[in-house]
Amino acid sequence: MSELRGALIGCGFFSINHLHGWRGVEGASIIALCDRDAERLAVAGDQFQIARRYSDAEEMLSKERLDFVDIATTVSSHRALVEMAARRRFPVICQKPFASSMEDADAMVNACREAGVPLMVHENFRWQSAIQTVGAIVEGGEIGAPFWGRVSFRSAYDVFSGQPYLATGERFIIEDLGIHILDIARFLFGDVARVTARTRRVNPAIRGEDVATILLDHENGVTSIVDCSYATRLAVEPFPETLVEIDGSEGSVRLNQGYELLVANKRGTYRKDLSPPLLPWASRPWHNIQESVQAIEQHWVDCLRAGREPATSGRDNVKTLALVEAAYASAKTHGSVDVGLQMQKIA
Ligand code: NAD
Ligand code: 89Y
Repeated sequence: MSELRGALIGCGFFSINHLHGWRGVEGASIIALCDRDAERLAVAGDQFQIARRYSDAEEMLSKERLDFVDIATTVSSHRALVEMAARRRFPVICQKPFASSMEDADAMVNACREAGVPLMVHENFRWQSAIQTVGAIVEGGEIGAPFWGRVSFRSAYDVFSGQPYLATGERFIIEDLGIHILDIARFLFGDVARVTARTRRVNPAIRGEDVATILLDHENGVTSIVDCSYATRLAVEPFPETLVEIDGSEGSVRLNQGYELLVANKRGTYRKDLSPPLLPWASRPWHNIQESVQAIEQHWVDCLRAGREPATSGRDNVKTLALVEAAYASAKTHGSVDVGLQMQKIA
């Protein structure tokens, strides 16, 4: 089978992980690059030896023969670029956060549906191997029916030097990082009916909130807590590990710092090291995110070839985005928010 031909739009900080990931994926490669910034375009093009380079996305999409487009720009450009790809009937991957409003997300989902092309949001955290293992344990019934969970990300890692835009937006941790943690909660416990959230800004040098505590009432009766902080200095810095606690009717699972898995049930207890592989191109501590980038890209190729909807399709990701919107609404009003009301905005 011939390799799928992809084009990448956005050659900034995170795109280097996309490009390394694509090299490790079977069945696809990136044959053209686009960035409005000439220097970034040149750096990425030279590093990955991709000669076909464009400063204008429309020009690239009109000239190149492509099987898909991978968008690794920040959120403000997502809608225009996804709609541009849909107009040309190119299957499209879009980085998170997919959109800054439910209306924009809905417009992109509809544009791709009407064009008959697949759309996947690059929501990679659930693709981390440790998170996939926890999901498989729950799915396999090892702890019975989950009734309570906690998905936690607490750190003081300086994310602002690599991604300066994170310090200047009105919204920060829920939209940037909490979105992944909320998506993991959906992956492990199912869709959510109500959200109650509290936020704080501790770091005076940034504009948005850097601490969020979110209570989720899942549709199936599970209660979970999603908590995130970039203001938490710990003895051993855990960035970028997501920690998980799940209690079920027949046992419990813990994913502790250092990728330690602990499972307890009536048969006994076991412990496993779930340290992610250090891919040849990866660098600590980002390696668990980096392996998940390659994993989600492989998933995209497999789905595209099989005609299957990706796990984090645009349609699916709208439900994660609704949790982000609900969390901000709850933090603002100090009330609890019906997720259905967020979804009604696009019904
Ligand atoms: P960045 O600002 O470093 O890079 C974005 C690049 O896109 C810039 O070089 C910019 O010139 C280019 N660009 C923007 N609009 C364009 C357009 N219309 N046409 C061509 N080029 C355009 O941003 P980044 O830190 O690389 O982040 C990109 C996205 O990746 C963000 O949405 C961020 O949230 C996300 N991200 C995801 C993860 C993850 O684990 N999934 C981790 C970090 C960042
Ligand atoms: O942008 C964020 C993401 O998606 O993962 C970690 C991050 O880079 C900083 O919070």
